[in-house]
Amino acid sequence: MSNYPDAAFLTSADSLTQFVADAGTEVAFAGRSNAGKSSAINVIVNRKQFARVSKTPGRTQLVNFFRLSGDKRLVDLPGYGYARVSESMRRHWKSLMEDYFSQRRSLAGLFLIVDVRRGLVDFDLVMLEYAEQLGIPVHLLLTKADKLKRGQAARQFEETRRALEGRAGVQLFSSLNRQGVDQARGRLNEMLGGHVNTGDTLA
Ligand SMILES: Nc1nc2c(ncn2[C@@H]2O[C@H](COP(=O)(O)OP(=O)(O)O)[C@@H](O)[C@H]2O)c(=O)[nH]1
Ligand SMILES: [Mg+2]
Repeated sequence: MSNYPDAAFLTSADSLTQFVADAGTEVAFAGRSNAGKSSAINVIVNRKQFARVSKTPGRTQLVNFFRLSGDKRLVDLPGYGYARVSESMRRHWKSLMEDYFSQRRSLAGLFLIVDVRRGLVDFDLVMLEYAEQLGIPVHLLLTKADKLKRGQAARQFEETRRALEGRAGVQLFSSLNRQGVDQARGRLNEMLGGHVNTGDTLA
């Protein structure tokens, strides 16, 4: 059973003109390529293959829009930091992100997906800055927590929390063993205004 029974893919956009109408409320997911963004979206929405899980990072440079419920959306932003993309793809990514963050009035919050073993990268800080300029909250998922021993993961969490200096919420997360999924859903629903139909009240 999906956590959002009405969830559906809406569209993929590679330019501003293809974005879905800027009405309602949406939360964007951003992160370095291969950080586990698609996997996190799939477990949070509780749908296998909702956002594609890729073994070839850096290929898709599209903004993917999904309806969660009514006019509440999840937006899968193109991954960044993949070494082998061309300079023209990098420029395209940058202008797409600038278009997105400067135009979207329905953007209510940002989920930042970070591999717990790697920690924050430069582009994560760029995303944090975009969000700060817009005054929207950021929640950071330290993914692949299952790859570290409990103590190591706890240390990484503490280190990241300190580095963020209160600029974003942060939690450990694993798509593999579902650690932290409820917490992530709670934060997502808060950002969306707390009125998302999660199906919980349905018989
Ligand atoms: N062990 C483990 N592997 C993960 C986790 N999340 C993602 N992966 C793997 O990491 C790779 C990249 O995941 P993907 O979701 O496509 O990353 P994206 O590029 O950020 O969308 C895939 O091989 C996933 O199976 C996790 O929580 N634990
Ligand atoms: Mg992906």
